[in-house]
Amino acid sequence: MMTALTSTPRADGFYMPAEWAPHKQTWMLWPERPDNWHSGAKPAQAAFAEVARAIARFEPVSVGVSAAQYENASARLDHPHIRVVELSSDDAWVRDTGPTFVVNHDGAVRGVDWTFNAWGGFDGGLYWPWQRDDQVARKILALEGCARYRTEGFVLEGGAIHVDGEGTLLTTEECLLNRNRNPALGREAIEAMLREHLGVDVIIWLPQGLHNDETDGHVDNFCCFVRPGEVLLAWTDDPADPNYPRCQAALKVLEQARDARGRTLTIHRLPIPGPLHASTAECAAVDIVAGSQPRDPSIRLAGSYVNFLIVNGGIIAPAFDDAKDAEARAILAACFPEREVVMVPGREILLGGGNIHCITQQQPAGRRHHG
Ligand code: KQY
Repeated sequence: MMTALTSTPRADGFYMPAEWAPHKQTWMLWPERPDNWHSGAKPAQAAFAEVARAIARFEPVSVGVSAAQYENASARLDHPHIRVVELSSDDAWVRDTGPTFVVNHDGAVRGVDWTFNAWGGFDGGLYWPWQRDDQVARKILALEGCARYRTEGFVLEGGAIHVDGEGTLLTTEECLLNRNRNPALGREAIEAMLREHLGVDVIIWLPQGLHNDETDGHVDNFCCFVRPGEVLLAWTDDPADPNYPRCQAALKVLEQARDARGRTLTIHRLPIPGPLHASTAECAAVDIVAGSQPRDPSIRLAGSYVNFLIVNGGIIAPAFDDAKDAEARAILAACFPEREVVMVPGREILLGGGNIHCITQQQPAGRRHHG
């Protein structure tokens, strides 16, 4: 199980299922580092625990925790459907550091272990070192007994992609064509890697993600599939908002796109909250470490309701105590009439640089879990 497979998922008949396909469980990691999470990560830990409990209403949750935090996390995550496992990491973004699970038509489940470079390595990346984060996918796959494909040297984070499970992938040029991910590869070579490792055929490239997104514009904070042929797009009608040209450019691409089955896309607009900012006190309570992200109340936060997770029977979405929370809930409920929409406070997660989708990784149910 230690050795990675030398073939590719596509060659072996595997593909990435849509997020709405049934899950075995959702993975999370426990936040801890005080140079990313203010006040010694205590408010973030409370927020993560609330997300874990919300998910656990619908499906099991496994949370990876450092040895130092094992006792504390176990107490705070004490719940019959939450499992705490010791699993070291550099931070808590399992969407990006965990495996991308792939399945085949017999129900077997395997995982893709992308190379991780902390969102840009030494060219704009968010911290160093990151080798424990780069080991997270391998450790989760070993714990689950799933065979592993390793893309040694090919950098990708799970938040940079969304799929419809029917051959279509959404991503952004701002992230995947960024010189700080795979500088030696052009668009075609990157598309070939996505096709081989995720079993997709059509790649829809949005020019950019949300303004000030620390990940260089991850699509999971900006646009996602609701079902095949339907997407949700973060949206502002305000021409003065720095997100306005980004939304317009994405809309233009989506309106002209055809998916892998030849369908045009129905596009739902989801309002952007805020503008949201960290407070002076929140910024002052982040440890200062050489090379860490600047935290300043003047920096607009990349808040987005698109950063939600689909779980078995539910939607777990962030709320921001914002005037647009109610509208966002109504749009999500209309888009997912067969699921219960649960909103949990997302501000503390946003202060760390992401939201609910970024801190979770779904593991498909499959029918067996070996091979
Ligand atoms: O949003 C994400 N997918 C990760 C954000 C990392 C932020 C670290 N400060």
